[in-house]
Amino acid sequence: MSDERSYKPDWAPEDGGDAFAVKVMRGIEGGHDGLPSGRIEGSGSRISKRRQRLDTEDYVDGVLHNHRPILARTITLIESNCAEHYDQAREVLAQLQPRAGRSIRVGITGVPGAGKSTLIEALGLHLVHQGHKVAVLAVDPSSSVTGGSILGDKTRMEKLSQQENCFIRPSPSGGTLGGVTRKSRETILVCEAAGYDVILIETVGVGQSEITVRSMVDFFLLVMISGAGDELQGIKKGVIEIADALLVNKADGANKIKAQVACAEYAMALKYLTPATRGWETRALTCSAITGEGVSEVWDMIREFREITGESGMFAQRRKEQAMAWVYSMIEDYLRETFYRNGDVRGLLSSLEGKVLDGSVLPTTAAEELLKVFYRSPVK
Ligand SMILES: Nc1nc2c(ncn2[C@@H]2O[C@H](COP(=O)(O)OP(=O)(O)OP(=O)(O)O)[C@@H](O)[C@H]2O)c(=O)[nH]1
Ligand SMILES: [Mg+2]
Repeated sequence: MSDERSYKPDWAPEDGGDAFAVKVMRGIEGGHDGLPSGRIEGSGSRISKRRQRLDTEDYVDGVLHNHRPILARTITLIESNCAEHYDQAREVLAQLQPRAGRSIRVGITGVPGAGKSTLIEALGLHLVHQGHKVAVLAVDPSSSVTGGSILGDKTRMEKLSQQENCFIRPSPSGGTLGGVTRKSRETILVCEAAGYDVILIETVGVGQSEITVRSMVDFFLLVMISGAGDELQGIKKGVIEIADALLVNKADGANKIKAQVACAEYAMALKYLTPATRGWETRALTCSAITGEGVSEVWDMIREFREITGESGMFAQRRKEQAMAWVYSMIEDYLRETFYRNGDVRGLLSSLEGKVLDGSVLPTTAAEELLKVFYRSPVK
């Protein structure tokens, strides 16, 4: 191919040459955001018929006008692992930041199959009909392992995804949980700047992910289903303690009574736990995401929460604390990454590993040696 060079992705290294394993093949004309290539219409924004590179102003302008293809591309820019995109992503975010923050951020967790996506579809439609603009995001720590995405099943939100005032973004795939969540936090800001006033974040209940999502939302909802036997069995107390409400879903048909009994048991158990949010008593309620019964009550509760915590100052205080926690987690991510990428550390680590394993070097000594090498290393 004579013009092969021009078909390389823009993140391919300059000196990648033929040996560089990635190249873009000619395929169907079209953009990855589902739009025909080169035909991005500017809905009030100044984005023209350009498809290729957008400059910072294009991104910012597109997001502020809620130009959905540009919004999607901005999130893709933020999610990019390519060093070349970092600076532009940071610049775009810095310009959008003053317009972000005006939303309620709701985290929704629960075991696989509890009905989170179905609930988001029902709740999202309810909100859109009330005039809200809803963004749905996913945090999926397992996606780096399975290569999948919990919102891959967009069919569960078929009606919602067709709504003008709704934007659904599946989980960024790949990367550590830390990387995924850094991007999720930034994605929240971008959606807010685009005017979405309710952000719903789905995460699957696998331990660490709930804690991480709790640290980026205002209201945290735990979706549960009634099972046989002791209702509290198998549900980690720790997750209940960070929830602002427990929602027993699938309260319909033959399951309705069982769900109500389970809900009453949870309500009793909650009396003995410290609420997740000061000034707000964690509630237990039932709903059916399929019939829609109880869904509007979920929203009424979230509104009440917003009002109460807004008046008490708790809402603003939590957001401030979350901003600082974000700073610390970014620093930790950065330090960890720099440490393990360091050539001297890597060399020593591989030689020390065997010695720690066979017991000839103490773990403490190994750790000290590695840190010493890191601090002395000229390349950071
Ligand atoms: N009867 C009944 N079924 C429901 C209800 N909500 C969800 N389901 C069903 O439960 C199954 C799982 O629903 P999802 O919404 O995909 O559950 P999820 O929690 O998002 O699952 P993951 O994303 O895989 O963790 C689907 O077959 C739904 O139709 C409900 O309120 N009542
Ligand atoms: Mg789901």
